Amino acid sequence: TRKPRIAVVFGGRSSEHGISVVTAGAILRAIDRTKYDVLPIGITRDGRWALTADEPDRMGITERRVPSVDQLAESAEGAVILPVEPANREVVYAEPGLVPKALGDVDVVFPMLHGPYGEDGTLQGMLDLAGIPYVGAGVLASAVGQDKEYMKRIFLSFGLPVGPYLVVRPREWEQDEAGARARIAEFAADHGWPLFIKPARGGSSMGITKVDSFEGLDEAVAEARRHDPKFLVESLLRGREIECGVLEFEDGPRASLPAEIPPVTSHDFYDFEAKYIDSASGIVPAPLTEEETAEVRRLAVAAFEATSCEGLVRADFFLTEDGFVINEINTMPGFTPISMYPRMWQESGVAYPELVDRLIQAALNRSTGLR
Ligand code: G1L
Repeated sequence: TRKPRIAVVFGGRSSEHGISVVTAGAILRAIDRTKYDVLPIGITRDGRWALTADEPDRMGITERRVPSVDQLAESAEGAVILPVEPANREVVYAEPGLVPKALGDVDVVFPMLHGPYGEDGTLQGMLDLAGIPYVGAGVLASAVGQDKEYMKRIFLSFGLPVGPYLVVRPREWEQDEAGARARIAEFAADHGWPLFIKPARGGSSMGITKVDSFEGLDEAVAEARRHDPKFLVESLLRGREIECGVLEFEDGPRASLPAEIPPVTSHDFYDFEAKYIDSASGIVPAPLTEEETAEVRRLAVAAFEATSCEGLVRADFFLTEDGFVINEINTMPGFTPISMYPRMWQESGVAYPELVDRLIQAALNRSTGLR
């Protein structure tokens, strides 16, 4: 019997292209080749799909530069750039079956793409249509994980503690800006300044502004709306930042030991390593009481279940005077061996190669049933 073939899909048209390549390299290196075959599929910065060579050693950061699929595809022995432009419907429909042909004898896809068309459920939907199992969240959980409004609505409906927030939808801002401003003013009167103005959809911290008074509001709203016409208003949650990893085992999801992320100094915030490696400063396990640790682990599993996650999720919390508040979940967390999610599992007794194997096994195990 032949080994299951794992396609690792990485790169893509996002600002996280480089970290996706680096992460895919770590995953390729961790996959047990005695159990699985691999097929690395890179997506170039302009959206072309390329079958790249299996060369994890070329996928690391060198001299503070991240590699790109374009470089890998250009020089890799045997690399093929498929004449497919997934964002261009005409080309895809003119060449029916081309993407599935590349994915034809793939048993599981490991999707490593950030943002739109990668972690928002669209790639997951395409794989569902093609009948190809994949690691991680399905269509619904992926989409919920990308929309902070619906994420909070689901948390609230499942009784999870959520901080105060307001949603301003595109039509309201366009047709009744004065009314929207009045709602924001009332929110500020109730919860105080500063406020955070955030795009509702989209992954990283892009487009988020902290505003201290009405003076900064217009620019902050404009900035958020450059990323998404729907935006959220949140109050500052005073407290410690705590994260927890959830991983699907044979018998269901389990929570890792939690981590604490110390407050960042403004200098650190844009630091290259901080942005690309996302970890280092996190403290694992978080110095919490036994009761606090148990509570945050319970909440993390509850968040996984509430949003119908699969495989894994990283749940991010604030520990405030009133207890834990869930901030968000991430269905595709930072995943290099020194990123927070793998570090939390390392401290919980699951090393990186075992983590990768468990994710593949979870995908294979449910590939026969309904997602
Ligand atoms: F497939 C998993 F396990 F669900 C998965 C996929 C992607 C976990 C983590 C990631 N992370 C990334 O792809 C990225 C952080 C490199 C870009 Cl979103």
